[in-house]
Amino acid sequence: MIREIAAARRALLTSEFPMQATATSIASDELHSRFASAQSVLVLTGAGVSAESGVPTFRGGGKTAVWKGMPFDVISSGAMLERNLPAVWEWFNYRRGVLRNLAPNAAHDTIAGWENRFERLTLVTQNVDGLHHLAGSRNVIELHGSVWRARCVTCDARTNLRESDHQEGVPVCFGCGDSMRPDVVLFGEMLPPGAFERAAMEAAACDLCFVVGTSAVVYPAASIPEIARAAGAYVVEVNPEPTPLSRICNEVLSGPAGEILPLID
Ligand code: BV8
Ligand code: ZN
Repeated sequence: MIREIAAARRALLTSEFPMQATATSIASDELHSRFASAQSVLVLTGAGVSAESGVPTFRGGGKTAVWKGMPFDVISSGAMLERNLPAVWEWFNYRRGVLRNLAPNAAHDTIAGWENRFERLTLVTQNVDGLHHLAGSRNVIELHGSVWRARCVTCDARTNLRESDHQEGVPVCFGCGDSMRPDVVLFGEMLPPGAFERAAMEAAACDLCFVVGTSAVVYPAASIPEIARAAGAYVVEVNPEPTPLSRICNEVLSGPAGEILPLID
């Protein structure tokens, strides 16, 4: 019965628009068959995949997250780090405090489960919250780093902040004694060496690409689904809102990722 309703809905949509399905319908027959036959899947996630875990998004509802009067892309910028490292640490120490009590949601769990379902699944995340790892995802490319790591500004040594009890101020490098910085890619900074290149290579080789919970405004991350589409992959967006990427997607599943992803089979 659900398939007949979904087919009737599809008949109403003209072909030049990506297929729309709501959270109540299941994926289209096309997605169902591609999901069954895919050998290589790429998932790109953004802050929306963590929304149902209680992690505030950056741009949801048309507003920009603000910290002490500064838009987040100002406090989270390379320029601010150069100017005022303690202020940047205050922002990241606060965020780790919030994240420490939050858990992965059904979207993270479903994506982690897909690793055992497909021959190859690459998860490319823009998120720095570490929730995909907590959910059990292993093949993860963290394009923007992680709030749970600090990196020495001098000797590049790294430390795991999930295991340390660092709460306040600027951590000091255990190796050389200099200051450490969040091991996170700030605005205006280069991505970790090789991260984007690896993600782009996987995007060019995948059969099926999911774009989950991103406003698709930050580059170069937002170009990953474009690479997948250009290489012939079937691209599916999962988001309650349309984004600049919606029009290049083959299918748009409109709704919260925690409800939609577990429904895809
Ligand atoms: C770079 C870590 C090369 C920090 C982040 C001037 C100088 C230099 C560069 C630039 C410049 N002008 C523009 C640029 C490029 C810039 C950029 O793209 N800017 C944009 C804003 C225009 N990019 C860079 O700077 C990148 N580096 O280009 O290097 C270079 C270097 C020097 C000089 C020239 C070039 C580095 C970008 C990385 C920045 N760091 N994060 C931190 O977290 O504090 S990016 C930040 O935005 C987060 O990581 C976040 O993940 C990312 C993207 O946001 P989204 O994840 O999409 O989140 P958002 O809130 O926007 O959207 C949430 C979505 O979820 C919404 O669509 C909503 O509808 C949906 N949603 C809500 N609930 C749900 C849901 N979906 C599903 N289910 C739900 N329940
Ligand atoms: Zn050091």
